[in-house]
Amino acid sequence: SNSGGGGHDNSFLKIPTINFTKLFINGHFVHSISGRTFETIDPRTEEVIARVSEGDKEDIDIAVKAAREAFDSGPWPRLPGSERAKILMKWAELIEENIEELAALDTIDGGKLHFFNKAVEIPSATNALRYYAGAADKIHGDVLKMNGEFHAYTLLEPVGVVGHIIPWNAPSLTFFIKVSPSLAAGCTMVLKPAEQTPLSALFYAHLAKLAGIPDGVLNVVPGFGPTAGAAISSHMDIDAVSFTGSIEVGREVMQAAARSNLKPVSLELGGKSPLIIFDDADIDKAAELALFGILFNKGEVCVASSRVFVQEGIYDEFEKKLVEKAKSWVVGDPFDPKSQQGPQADKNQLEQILSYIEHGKKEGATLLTGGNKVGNKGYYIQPTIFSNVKENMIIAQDEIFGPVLSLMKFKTMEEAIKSANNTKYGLAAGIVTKNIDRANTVSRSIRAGVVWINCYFTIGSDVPFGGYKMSGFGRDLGMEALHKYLQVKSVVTPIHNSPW
Ligand code: TXE
Repeated sequence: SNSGGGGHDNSFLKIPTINFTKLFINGHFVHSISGRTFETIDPRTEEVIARVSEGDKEDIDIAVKAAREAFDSGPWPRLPGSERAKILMKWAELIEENIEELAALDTIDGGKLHFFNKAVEIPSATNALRYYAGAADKIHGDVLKMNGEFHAYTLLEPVGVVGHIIPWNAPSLTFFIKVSPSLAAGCTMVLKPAEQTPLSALFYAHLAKLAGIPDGVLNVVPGFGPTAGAAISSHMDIDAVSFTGSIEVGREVMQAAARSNLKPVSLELGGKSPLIIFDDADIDKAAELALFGILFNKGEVCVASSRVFVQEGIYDEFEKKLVEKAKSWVVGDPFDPKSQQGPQADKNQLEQILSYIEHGKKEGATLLTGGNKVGNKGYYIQPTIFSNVKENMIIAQDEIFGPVLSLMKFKTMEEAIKSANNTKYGLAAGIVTKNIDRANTVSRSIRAGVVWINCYFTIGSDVPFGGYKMSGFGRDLGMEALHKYLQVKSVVTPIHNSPW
């Protein structure tokens, strides 16, 4: 069974130096006005690793003022795109020079595998930064002929001061998928990292200053949702908000935006993503993909393949292989290179996941493996697989955001499509088959923003990412994300015979 690091072994207790714990406003690290701080906890040990300044409404006001000034009269929106690009490229280099420490901060803050942070997440973040740096001098409008008497052109202008509210499950990637396109567009901004994982965001702010991002352009204010977060979504002087988090808070962000200045909002609100495995699949590989799809980053992934549908002809063998593989999956200290799964990000998540597992048992699903905490220290949970799951059970409908998979059987493609779409979410989906007709039909029939065929999780800076249905709206990544942070201005003029 799972080896269960559970904090027993202290040989991996690598706590990096934590240099940045204050608010980053107008180019300086400052205490919050209230002087209050909050604890950030190491999910491996349940111990306090740092106290971070707690931003509130008055700190957000000061940060917005700095961002407004930087937008209205500072150099950033007025620089040629190529100059903004140089600074963003420099920032990416500085991040790479400090990657060891940045990766360690995300590990002690969020329980994420150190190896993965270094090899995948932070490199994906710097890729996004460079992608948008490359776009900064290619932002242009169109020339429109109109009726011949007049013509028009469009100017793409930065939207202004942007508010970003991000979650804790991918602190580095979510930081850069928000900040990079908005900076490339020429916006200025206030970002609130999640209260669980504020440390890497503050380090990134420090490096932004070293790279030459002018004071006031990027402000980072850690704090809680109902205070600092709500101050962003309801602010009269923030021009757009981009949010990644839960449906409940997404609703509040949208309402606050509507009640204040009608700022446009984009929301990425998680999912309950289906992975459909057809009977022509390589069973061994498909089981590995399904397991990785749910256990990667301990299931704290908005696109986790939390509902796996397997065609009846291969179901029994698939189930057997999946359970075998789940039992040998290594849960342990995220600094240990042998670990495949670290602790859940915080105590709330741990408790929420365990309560979903109880629900699953009560609802009559069959617990094939897992279901318990690992060890007595740290927020570790066993890889957990349920079979005999009915589509309307809570465990098949709610986003559990943990290492808990619901396994279901299907007969026909039509039935699989119908079941896959039986969810309020629509973020991602996966298909495993060698049959191209099936793959084409299913990918067009699933209402989700991303469909992976014979792969899973693969993202690219140039590939738009976001949801259908209650998974939200608006896209991160790709050129689509750049346009979230741009306004279109139409300039119209007569060609000749001007009345003046
Ligand atoms: O999310 P919240 P939580 C889902 C996942 C998880 C659940 C709860 O299912 O189990 O949400 O996680 C800020 N106004 N996802 O409670 O609260 C908050 O401080 C403005 C899916 O952590 O939505 C943090 O910065 N902001 C997901 C951010 O919102 C507010 C990623 C997200 O926290 C606020 C995370 C308010 N009133 C959780 N209240 C994904 N889409 O990938 C909180 N916040």
